Amino acid sequence: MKKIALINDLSSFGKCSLTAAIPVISCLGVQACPLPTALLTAQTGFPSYYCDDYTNKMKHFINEWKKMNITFDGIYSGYLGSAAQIENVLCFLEHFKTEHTLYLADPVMGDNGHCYSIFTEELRNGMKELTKRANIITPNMTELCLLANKNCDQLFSHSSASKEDFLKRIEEIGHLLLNDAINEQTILVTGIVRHETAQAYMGNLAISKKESFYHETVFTGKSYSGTGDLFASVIAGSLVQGFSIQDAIKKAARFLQPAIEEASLENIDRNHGVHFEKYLNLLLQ
Ligand code: PXL
Repeated sequence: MKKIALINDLSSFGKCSLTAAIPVISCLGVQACPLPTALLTAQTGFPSYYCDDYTNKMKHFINEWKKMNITFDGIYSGYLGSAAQIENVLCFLEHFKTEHTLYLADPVMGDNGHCYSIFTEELRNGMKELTKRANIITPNMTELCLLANKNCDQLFSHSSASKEDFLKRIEEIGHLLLNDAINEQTILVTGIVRHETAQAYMGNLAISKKESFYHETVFTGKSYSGTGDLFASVIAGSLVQGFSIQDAIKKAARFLQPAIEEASLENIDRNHGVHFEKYLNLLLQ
């Protein structure tokens, strides 16, 4: 059975990070192998939470898994709370990433033009080191701009421009990052919200040196905790299973769209995340 190492935190509430990744990867028929970076009573968007940091325990997973001669088909790193954790991920990659391993780096740093509380310049530089080494990265527009040192207000202000113009601007920033990548890379910009007169759309744009692919669905929801993690998990699992990036994106959108819409109709607080559990069956098709 194919295996993916999931380097992420375990947050009891928020339906993000490992609580999102493990069920999705399992439904896609891939073994989920978690390397927890921290335990949290709830994700950090809640007004109060307790965090037990696992930075110093991450090396035991590397040492023990080495002793077991484990190999991975995929490695997926997500939310990382500090530059020290990023150092540990770099060490993990040195031991476990081969030319046959698909490495997906999700540079979790912010959303909707705002940085998360963990953000520091050191974290940004660390994320740049991880994303350079990845085969696929899944930034949202805010994170894309942070990685490229661009002002994201300018990009967001074009969300009502023509579709072609808006996507071209995102693509240009993507190409700047592709030049820094060590491996052949796809930049998958997630959660692109585009406004037309009477309708909003949510889309994802895959940018590689050869080509770009854009896919969108009607957007009736709002922004929720964990949707980026659910999306990246579908992409990682599907690519490891040999699906094309285009099919992986369509599968992720088909799964997330109803989950977001239902949470929104029920007025669920954004911190609690979406009703993805009810739609996991859509990943089996
Ligand atoms: O979904 C990203 C994420 C993951 N893990 C934790 C978070 C967040 C976003 O805020 O706080 C702990």
